[in-house]
Amino acid sequence: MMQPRSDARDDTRMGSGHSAGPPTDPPRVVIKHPASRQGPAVIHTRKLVDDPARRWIAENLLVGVAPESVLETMKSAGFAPYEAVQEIQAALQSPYFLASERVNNRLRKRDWVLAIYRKLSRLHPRSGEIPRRHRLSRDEFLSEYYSANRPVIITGMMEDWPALRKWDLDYFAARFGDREVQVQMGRNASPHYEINADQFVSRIRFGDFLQRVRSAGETNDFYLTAHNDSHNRTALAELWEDIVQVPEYLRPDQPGGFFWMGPRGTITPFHHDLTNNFMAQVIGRKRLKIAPSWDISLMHNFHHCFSLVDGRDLPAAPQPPFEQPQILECTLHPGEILFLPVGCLHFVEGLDITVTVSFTNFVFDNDFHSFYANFGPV
Ligand SMILES: O=C(O)CCC(=O)C(=O)O
Repeated sequence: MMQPRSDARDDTRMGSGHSAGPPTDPPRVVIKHPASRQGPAVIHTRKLVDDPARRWIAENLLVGVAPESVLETMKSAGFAPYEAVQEIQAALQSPYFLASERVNNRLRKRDWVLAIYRKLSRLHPRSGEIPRRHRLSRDEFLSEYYSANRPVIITGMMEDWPALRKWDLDYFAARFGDREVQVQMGRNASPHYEINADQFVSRIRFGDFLQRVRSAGETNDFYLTAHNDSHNRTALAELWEDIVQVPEYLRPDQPGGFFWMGPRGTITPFHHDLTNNFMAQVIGRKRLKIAPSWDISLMHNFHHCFSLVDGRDLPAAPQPPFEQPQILECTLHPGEILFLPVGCLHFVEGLDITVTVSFTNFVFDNDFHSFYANFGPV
């Protein structure tokens, strides 16, 4: 189930028919002034229309909520009907609002283009699947997945990885137990542990971390993630000798990779990356839910790359109605590589104790972040 948004926006609306008139012809307000009250004066405590309320009015009108509905909501929230009508009228006639409406028209036009891609992509006979392809060639990977912004699981490409044979908790403890690593810790304290990842950074002996992983059972409270990479790359440097920069897809001249390790039950909430990404699974299984990038306006993306949709409650939806996001689901096993296309929203759940290595150093152009700008509220 999708969580409700904390504000009144409804980005999921398509073709709402909300149209701006020319600048000299502001939209007419069709709401009626409430009849003046008869009888003895009654003193009511009424909310004053302040700037946050004005912003709320403007945002709702801009996303196509009818002025009458805005009025009804304001009345139920305790605003005086007469003042609410005045404010809605003032908003609709304001030159600032008319300019915002023009910019909003451009946004809606772009939403329409994304909706075209959504519709066309769902015509693809296998659009509801994440295929498994054995030893996919570089050319096929580029033409069918990378350039098409479609996920795929690649099998048979990690067979020469020493990590697949060597890595387990005992090996890590014996080899690196005394190293100090950086991890995310105390994540259960906040639902926003990913948005505020900086607040959950801790240092711990790797041996103690491994002991916690062994004994914790199922928990999302701690996780060693890519966020901890700059410290752990040096702390666990020798680990990188056990992985192969798969030459079919990755640049050997710019070796890369991020190490992830956690107990059963880790959850990375729905978000999109700013790059194309490989997740190479070494230990344990991970379950993923993935929404295509062109469904972003259906995924309640409220801040930077993050979504309000709670992936735990969201069933897979390979063939949803047009106005709902397509949710593809897969389970990634050791020895498999998942291609996560840039902009696709994904939710990741550790089904076992897991170790994953992720990569962004593709042989193809992977610069999508240098022209990204929305790091705050969306
Ligand atoms: O494995 C995980 O928990 C999250 C991986 C992920 O979301 C990413 O690499 O972008």
